[in-house]
Formats: sequence, C-alpha cells, structure tokens
Amino acid sequence: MRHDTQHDSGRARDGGPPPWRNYRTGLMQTQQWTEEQARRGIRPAAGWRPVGEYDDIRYEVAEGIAKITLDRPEVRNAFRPETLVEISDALERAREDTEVGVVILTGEGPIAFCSGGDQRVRGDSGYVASGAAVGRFHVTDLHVQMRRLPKPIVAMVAGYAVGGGQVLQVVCDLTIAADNARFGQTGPKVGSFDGGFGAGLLASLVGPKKAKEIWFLCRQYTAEEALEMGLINKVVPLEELEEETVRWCREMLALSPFSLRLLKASFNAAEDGLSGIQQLAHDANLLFYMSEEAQEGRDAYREKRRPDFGKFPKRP
Ligand code: 2NE
Repeated sequence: MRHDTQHDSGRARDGGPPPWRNYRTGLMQTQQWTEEQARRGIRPAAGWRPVGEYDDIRYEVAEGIAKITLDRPEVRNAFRPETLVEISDALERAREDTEVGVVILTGEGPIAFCSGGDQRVRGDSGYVASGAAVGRFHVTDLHVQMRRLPKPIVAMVAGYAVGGGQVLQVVCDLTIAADNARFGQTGPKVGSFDGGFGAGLLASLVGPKKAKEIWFLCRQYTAEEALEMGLINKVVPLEELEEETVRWCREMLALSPFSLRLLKASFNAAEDGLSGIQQLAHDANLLFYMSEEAQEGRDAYREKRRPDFGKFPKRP
C-alpha cells in the first residue's frame, strides 16, 4: 500500500479507502496507511539495557551501542524543550561512557522518527519549557553537541522525519531508513525555518538546488527518493530496521575508535569552519599529549628543569 502525498489526485488506489487530506499538513493520507504501519513491528536486534531516568526519551545500551529513543509517539515524537535537554544529557552520558563507541538516535514506534518542534509549546519567542518565562531554541545547542560528539551518531528512521525531525537526521552522521520513512521540511508552512545545519548541511548532502526545493516547496520524499538524492545511507524493510542499524554499528565498533573520531572531526572541520577546525585541533592535541615529546615538556616543568626536546626527530 502506498502512502498518498500532496501530488495525488484524490482518487482511491489499490482498491483501498479514498485518501483524505490532513488539514495541518495539506497532505493526502489514508487512515489505512497509518493503521498498516502501526501493525508492522521493528524486530529488536540487541539486548538493550535501560539506563537513567527520563520522561521524554529512553536511553539504552547494549554491546557498546547507546540507543536514544524519542518517546512521544502521541505527537509523532515531536520534541519540546525538555525532550532536547534530556537528549543532550543522554548524549553526554554516551560521550563519557568509554564502553560506548556508537550512538543510535531514533523515534518510538513505526509511524514517526520525529515531527520536529512541538507546536503546542511554541511561544511568541521560541519553544517554552514548563515553568519558563521566555522561549528559546534548545535544538541549536543540541545540533552543535551532536557535531562535537566524538563518536558516530546513526539516525534510525521509521515513518516521518519532518521539520526539525528531518534536520535531526541530517545532523546525524549516518542514516538507516525503513521503507516507510518520509522526509521533508515544513518550516515555511508553520512559520519557521532552520538556516543553520538544516540548510547548509542539507545542501552539502543533496546539492543547493535540491535543498532549496526541499525547503521552498515543503514536499515529502519517500525513503527511496531520499536514498537517491544522498540524504540517507540505506533503506530496509521496516521489520529489519534495527537489525540493519545494529549491523552497521557493530561494523564501526570493530574499527579503530580514534580513527572514527578523527574522521568525524575532519568532516566537521571542512564543514563547520573554525569551530570544526577547533575540534580537529583539540583531537590532534589529545594525541600529542600521548606522545613522549609532549610529556617531556610536562615533566620538565614539574621537575623545574629545561626540557630536552633535542632527542626528538624533526620529522619531514
Ligand atoms: C508528522 C505528520 C506528517 C504526521 O501526520 P499524521 O497524519 O500521521 O498524524 P497527525 O494526525 O497529523 O498527528 C498526530 C498527532 O500528533 C500531533 C498532531 O497534532 C496530532 O495530535 P492530535 O490531533 O491527535 O491531538 N503532532 C504531530 N506533529 C506535531 C508537532 N510537531 N507538534 C505538536 N503536535 C504534533 C504531521 O503530524 C505533521 O506534519 N506534523 C507537524 C510537523 C511540523 O510542522 N513540525 C514543526 C516544524 S518547525 C520545527 O520543527 C523547528 C524549526 O523549524 C526550527 C527550530 C526548531 C524546530
């Protein structure tokens, strides 16, 4: 059963019920499609162990993989400020855990990865956390944190990745999508936009013309279309989504963690300007600290003597 979009004529297909228009999105949809997706299940692929106490997300670990799940399916996993604060905390947890080498970011259930900012808590000056007087854009800080995290982040996308949810998957390093995934920006429909990573990084993935099309027309794209335009890495049947994602994670976990760290920082350096270069430079400094040459400088200071750097080669 296909999922009808705004390009459809409005006639029933496949003998199913006539599509109806979602008044919020302007898209043609069928109740049957949603019910069919809800009946499909994603097979678990690891013995996930829950860690931490969260309200809007789940944080689980298994085999050196951390899985962060947006857990607000009643709003298609839209994020409110509290959700983003919790994801940020979970990412920090994953960063500090020396057993964790790869992070998966996903949404609860087969219907949506994430539908972006929760419009119910959108105030006149950003998204308003419970008890806060003014709104703000926590998601900006989260994007930067994801870019700086020295471990690969894999988006595992089932169903909708729209609005700020589509930007989240763009900011992830890799994306595995289910065959029911749908990608798109909605900002100009709801009076919003993301001109940061949501535009620039998207343009570097799919090209400037396609990126402008995605933002200017607010269409939705199937998983196959997203794959073809370079927006994602792989499409698999929904049922196999976690199995495939975990397979990719296991492959990365078998590789040198510092190589992966430096590679991520190198891509960021090319794309993020000085802040990206800063990350790569600090990674170089971290490696340098591990050398005898750098340790000679430290030891000489502590021992109140002149450092003997003469014993180290002047490398070509
Ligand atoms: C995701 C989508 C296409 C799903 O459509 P459908 O038909 O499967 O579900 P439905 O009926 O639209 O949604 C189910 C429930 O979830 C709520 C809906 O209001 C609905 O609630 P009830 O009527 O059952 O009470 N819901 C879904 N998305 C929500 C959201 N983002 N905020 C609050 N409630 C939401 C369809 O739901 C859709 O298009 N959603 C809106 C996508 C959107 O426009 N997101 C915001 C973009 S702006 C943004 O994310 C952003 C930014 O641009 C810059 C900075 C930060 C954030």
